[in-house]
Amino acid sequence: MGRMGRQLLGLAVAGVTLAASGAAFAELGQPAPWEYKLQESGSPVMDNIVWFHNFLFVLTTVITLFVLALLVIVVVKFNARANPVPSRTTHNTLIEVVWTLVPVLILVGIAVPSFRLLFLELDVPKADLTVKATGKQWYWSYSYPDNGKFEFDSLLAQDKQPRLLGVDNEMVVPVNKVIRVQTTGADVIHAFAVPSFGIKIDAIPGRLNETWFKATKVGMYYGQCSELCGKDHAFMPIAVRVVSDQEFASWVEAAKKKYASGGTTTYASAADAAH
Ligand SMILES: [Cu+2]
Repeated sequence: MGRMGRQLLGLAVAGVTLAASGAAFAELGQPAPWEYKLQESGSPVMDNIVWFHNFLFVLTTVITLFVLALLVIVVVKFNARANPVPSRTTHNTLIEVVWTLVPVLILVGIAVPSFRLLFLELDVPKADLTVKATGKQWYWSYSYPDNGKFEFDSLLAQDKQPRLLGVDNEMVVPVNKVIRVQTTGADVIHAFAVPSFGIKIDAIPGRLNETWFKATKVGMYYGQCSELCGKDHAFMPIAVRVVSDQEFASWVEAAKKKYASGGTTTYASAADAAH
C-alpha cells in the first residue's frame, strides 16, 4: 500500500471511530455528533414521521436500483457491437399501460400515508395544556394561560450544555399529555421547531399558529428557531423539559411566584416597559 493509500485508510478509520463515538453520545431530544439519521422520536407524530421517512427511503432505493438495472441491461445487451441490427419497434400497448399504471399506483401509495401524516400534524386533538410561545429578537417567551397566565422569557445560557441549546428558563410540560403550542411573533417571523417532537411551525406577528405534541418520555428536548430572523437567529434555542405530573404541578406553583411580575426583567421587557 502506498503512502497515499495509508493516509486514506487512516482517514477512513478516524471517520468510523468518530462516528461510533458520536453514536455513543447520542441522547434523547438533542442532536449528536456525526448524526446522519433523524433525531430519536419522543412523540407519536415523530414516530409517524420516522416511519414515513423509512418507507420512502426503501421505496426510492428499490426504484433507483430497478432503473439502474434497466440501464445496465440496455448498455450490455443493446450496444452496437452486441446488437448490430436494432429492432424497429415503436409501440407496445402493454408496456405503455404498465409504465403509466405502476407509477400512478406508487404515487397513490405515497399519498395515502402522506396525507394521513399531514392531518395527524394539523388536527390538534383535545389539549390537556396550552403553552404559547412568542418569538422575539432573539429569544422565546412562554406563557401558560391554563395555569394562571404567567409568562417568562427563555434566553440562551452561554454556560449551559449542550452548547448553544441550553437556556436560562426552560419550557416545562407534563409527560404523556397533549400539549397545544400556540406560536406568534412579536417583531419578525420566527419558527418554533423541536425535531424529536416532529414540530416546526412559523411564529408570525399578528397571527396565532397552532400545533401540538405529546411527549412520551421524560427528559430534555431541544430545538431552534427555524426562520431566519436577524443577527442572533442562531442563538435563540428552544429547550423543553418534560416531567411527571407531580413535578409539573410543583413547577407551576414555583413559576407562578417567580414570574408573578409578568416576565423576567430582560433587556427586552425593560424596553417594553419604557413604551
Ligand atoms: Cu430565528
